Amino acid sequence: MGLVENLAGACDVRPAGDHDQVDGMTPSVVASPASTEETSALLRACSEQDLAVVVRGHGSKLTWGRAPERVDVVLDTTRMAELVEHSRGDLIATAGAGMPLARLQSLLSEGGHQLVVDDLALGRGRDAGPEGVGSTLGGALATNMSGPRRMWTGSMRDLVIGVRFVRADGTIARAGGKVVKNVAGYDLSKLLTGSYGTLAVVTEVTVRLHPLPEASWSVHTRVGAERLPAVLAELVRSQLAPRAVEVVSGPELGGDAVVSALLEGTRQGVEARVGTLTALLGELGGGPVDASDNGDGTPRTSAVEADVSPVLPDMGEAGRPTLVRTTARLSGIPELVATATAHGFTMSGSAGSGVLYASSPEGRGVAGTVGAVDALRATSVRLGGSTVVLDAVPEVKAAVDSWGSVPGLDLMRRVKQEFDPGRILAPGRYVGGM
Ligand SMILES: Cc1cc2nc3c(=O)[nH]c(=O)nc-3n(C[C@H](O)[C@H](O)[C@@H](O)COP(=O)(O)OP(=O)(O)OC[C@H]3O[C@@H](n4cnc5c(N)ncnc54)[C@H](O)[C@@H]3O)c2cc1C
Repeated sequence: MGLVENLAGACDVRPAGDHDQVDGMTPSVVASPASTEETSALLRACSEQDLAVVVRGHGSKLTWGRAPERVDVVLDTTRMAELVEHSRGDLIATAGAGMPLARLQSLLSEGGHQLVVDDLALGRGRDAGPEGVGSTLGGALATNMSGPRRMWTGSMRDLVIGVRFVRADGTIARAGGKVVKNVAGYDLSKLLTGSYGTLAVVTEVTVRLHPLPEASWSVHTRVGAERLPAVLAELVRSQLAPRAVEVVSGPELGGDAVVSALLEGTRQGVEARVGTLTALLGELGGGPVDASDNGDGTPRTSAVEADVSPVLPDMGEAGRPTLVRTTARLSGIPELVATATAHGFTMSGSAGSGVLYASSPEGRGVAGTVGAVDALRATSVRLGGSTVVLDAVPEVKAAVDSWGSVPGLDLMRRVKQEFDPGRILAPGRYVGGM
């Protein structure tokens, strides 16, 4: 009996094709459970037969982390895409893990709410169409995605309140609560956030929401390297309370950086603050300052406008760059930016939370890329942060230390052993070969 027939009792299963590859490996089948219960039946069968399972939403970040050692089954979450609950009074929502973030935002906006997660993978992913590309809710959770507005609300880990998930052996469990004030001792929702699908399959996510602002404006200016420290320091501590302070730099900008701030709130208040900030940036940066009304769409960031975002480029044309997440304490950001651009990286990220993304073009040569990553890592570690290689072509992945030095590895190994003793969930993708 083939694997399709073997697993067909659990859920919808079809043979896999080349376009279902995970980092160069072709699985045998793609299984698409439509519910937590079907996910449970599938995982029980996979566990009993020692079949390796890789979870996939829209696949926009499927190659992040190390390549798994083996993959038999791709577990596609996109049939679990319903909005289960939008509790307007409590400012929370529960949705299936396969819900596209873009669709979730549009549903939430009908109630005047938003999930404050910037979809860094917008425009990437498997299916074309306005709602089919970009992250799913589960994918954003699994990678703890965060963008410019991390400065305001934190990352996905700070916004998740509860999850429903299925363990590798098929056991269904729930963690966290549905109300913000619910306090759990050991928060499994936060543990699963950022675990890259290696601990359990999350099927439903409850998140904390924020009201949509009445007005949203972005203010941008181009700043020379020598003025960047003063501009960022002033912006981050500003009484104007920006919700994001973003910095973008790269070879295209010839050593300069584009700095942008996001101001949101009541229309009258925001317009006054835009005026003050425009004047302030003009004095500090010395160049022209642009202010634009974001309307009621997703806030435009300088990265999008300058078209140099490391995370956003069309992968078809740009190839598969080496994508790195690098962090530093806030005062170290100008030096981190200078080091990255000196080593040929294009970078953008939140100068207000210290988390930036950098990319090095494909075709640069493995040795040069590895040297650049090592230099960036040394600087970020000295500045109180870390550098992780999220994505790269297989030859670069084989040559770099993706995760860097990770404290608490023994504890993480014990957690993996507890959740997935048979190592069937994306084995090898995570730190320390977990
Ligand atoms: C100045 C500064 C300000 C920050 N502000 C915020 C903030 O406001 N809100 C916020 O949520 N975070 C903030 N961070 C980021 C965070 O504290 C860590 O520095 C970040 O590197 C971990 O990333 P992550 O939480 O996005 O996890 P992910 O990138 O999703 O990492 C996945 C998992 O991998 C592990 N991991 C990956 N790489 C490493 C590594 N090199 N070392 C140890 N473990 C690793 C982690 O356990 C994590 O669970 C800030 C960091 C800095 C330096």
